[in-house]
Amino acid sequence: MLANLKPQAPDKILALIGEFKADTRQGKIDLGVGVYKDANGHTPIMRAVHEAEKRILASETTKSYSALAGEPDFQSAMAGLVLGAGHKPELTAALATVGGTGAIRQALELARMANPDLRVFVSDPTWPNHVSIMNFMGLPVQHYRYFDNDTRGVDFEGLKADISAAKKGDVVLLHGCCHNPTGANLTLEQWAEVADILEKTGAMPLIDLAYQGFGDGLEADAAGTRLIASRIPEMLIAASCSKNFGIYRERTGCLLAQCGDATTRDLTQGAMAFLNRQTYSFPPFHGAKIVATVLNTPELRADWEAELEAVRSGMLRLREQLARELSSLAGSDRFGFIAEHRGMFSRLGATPEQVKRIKEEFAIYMVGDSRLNIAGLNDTTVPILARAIIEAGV
Ligand code: PLP
Ligand code: TYF
Repeated sequence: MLANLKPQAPDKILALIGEFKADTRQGKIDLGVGVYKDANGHTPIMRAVHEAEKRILASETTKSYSALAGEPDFQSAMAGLVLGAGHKPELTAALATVGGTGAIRQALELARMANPDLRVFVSDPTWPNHVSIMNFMGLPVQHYRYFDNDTRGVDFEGLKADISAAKKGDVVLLHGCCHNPTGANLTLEQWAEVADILEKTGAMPLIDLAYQGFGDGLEADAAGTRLIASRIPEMLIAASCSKNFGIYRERTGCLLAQCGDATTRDLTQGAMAFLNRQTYSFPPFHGAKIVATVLNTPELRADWEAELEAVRSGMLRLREQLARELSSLAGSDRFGFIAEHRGMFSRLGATPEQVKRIKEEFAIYMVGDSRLNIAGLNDTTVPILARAIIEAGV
């Protein structure tokens, strides 16, 4: 029977990791997979995370099963982190999931349980796993325009026109901040216009929030999500703790559902717990406990926020350095968009041939769509990348 299986195309981002490892050239630079790295190319364990783990280890007395939807301390800490002071606990259902990816999957399953004819609107481009998960689930996918190849900013007129075609019973997937793969994001005024359209169409927003704290700060990065939450009664949020807590392999995420009334909230909470049970039963515990401990312990939270802020400002400084370097080499401002983008990524707008040339001639690895991970750079490699970009004719 298993011989009937078809070969699956590899994940292009993950395949780059292997290709980079196999490259024996000195001075090779990895700007591929979206993992934060310090100036030495190391992905550190955050101080507060380490301290929380020590405390958990010292105090925990059992490894028995926990709760199907996750522990209440994790759920409420995550709802607070994402939704802030406007959070309405009596209307919000929460589910601990296997990473942000698990939250996205459960969100789509939940929406389809509520509407078997569900269609999902996604940005063009988006994180490739969004589309592959939807295809695998057999969900119809509608792409909305997002990236303007000329300005390397958001094609907002295109976005508005395309999401206006969504209807009640559809889901519109939006990146809460730090758009992956482009780095181009909506302004708060644009979020308000998106809310107008969602209000008019009745489509339900699903916000993928995988990089809160990596763009303009913890609060600013949640501002679009919170604006939508204040305007649209029903919404889903898939939050990942992988990047902002640096706990990628612990697989920690949270699905939040804001509901129109308390009865619907209870119904939704029950359906979400059911979905965990059907998929993997209890969600992972350890990462969620780390997150809850950090967020609920004032001194750990303050230290986490400080370290996250250093990570964020370090990436922003590298962006600005790269934009400056390119502007002096190009003798123009055409790479100014790199300093405007936010988060780990920027889409350069290079052709696949140029990306290939940069890899083959300069041993610099970025994703084929010319997405580069800013955190893969340091002060020494920024000028090397800038020269390669210019020499490749981008
Ligand atoms: N959404 C986006 C846009 C991402 O880039 C990622 C990154 O990995 C995720 C969701 C899921 O993250 P994870 O499942 O590792 O928490
Ligand atoms: O886009 C990225 O690079 C991150 C990490 O299958 C990632 O989101 C990439 C591919 C994948 C899972 C995570």
